[in-house]
Amino acid sequence: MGKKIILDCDPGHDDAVAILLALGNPAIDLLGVTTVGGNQSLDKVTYNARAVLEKAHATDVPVHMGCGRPLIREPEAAATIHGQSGLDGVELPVPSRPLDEGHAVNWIIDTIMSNPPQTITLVPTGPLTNIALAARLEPRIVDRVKEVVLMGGGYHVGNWSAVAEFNVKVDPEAAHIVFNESWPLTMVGLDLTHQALCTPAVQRRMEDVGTDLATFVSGLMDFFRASYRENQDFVDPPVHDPCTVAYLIDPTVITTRRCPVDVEIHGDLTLGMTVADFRGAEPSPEECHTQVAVHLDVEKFWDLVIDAIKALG
Ligand SMILES: [Ca+2]
Repeated sequence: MGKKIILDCDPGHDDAVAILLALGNPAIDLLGVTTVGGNQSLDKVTYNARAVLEKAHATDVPVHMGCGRPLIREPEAAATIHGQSGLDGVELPVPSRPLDEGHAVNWIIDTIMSNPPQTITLVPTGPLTNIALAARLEPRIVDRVKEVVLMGGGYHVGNWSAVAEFNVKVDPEAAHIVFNESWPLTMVGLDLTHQALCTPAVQRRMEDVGTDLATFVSGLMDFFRASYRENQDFVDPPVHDPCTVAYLIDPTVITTRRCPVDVEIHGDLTLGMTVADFRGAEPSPEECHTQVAVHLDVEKFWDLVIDAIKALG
């Protein structure tokens, strides 16, 4: 059996690829998908999550809807990057399976508490609202999860402000809670994910898979490239979210550096900044529960993504 993960996401073009990578690699056992308002409204991203699972013929994976807005602040979508649907650029299949009942936060807690300790990994790839609320509602989950591997933040770069990344900037208070709980936490931030560029050569490899699903992913990447060119001055789009899953499949895909990380929630200019402290010698896991992703083995990463698309047929 693969590593058991819960993917808490806001699909989102790169979230969609993260879902497919989790489904298409036997090292991962995707227990369920939970959704959070982020890239688009909660209703839209929840529909998108179900549609992506439908597209991959993975209708046995439960989807639970979570929080529609941040803990304190007003919702803020990323329509400039992901379009009005949150997954613009492709035709989505109509989900055949109804949305599962039960709030995502309750389902996350129940799943962690009903599985043996240290067996469930949380993989948040959207704002951290659901995860923060779960930790507050049932604090025992903090010791019980194996680890948290999240896409968010960045130690030297921002995208939603000069110093803040979207997922953290949208709900900085939730991020503050999640980064300050004692669970082992890996921040896969922009410093890492900006190495995961979907170049035309990568996209050709996807298309060469030749399946309907491959065409779907390529369509997503076309839209993603156009919006990143227009709004973020990128030539090729960085496909952030699947980097988390790739790390869990094969830890050698990502080099990490252990260091304290905290989230700025008071700064006028720096709200949502993830402040990583690289001073001194690298601490041990006993001394420091957080680490940041530093370097991506780009070739291995895309091999995993393309192999997953192949495997899903
Ligand atoms: Ca996302």
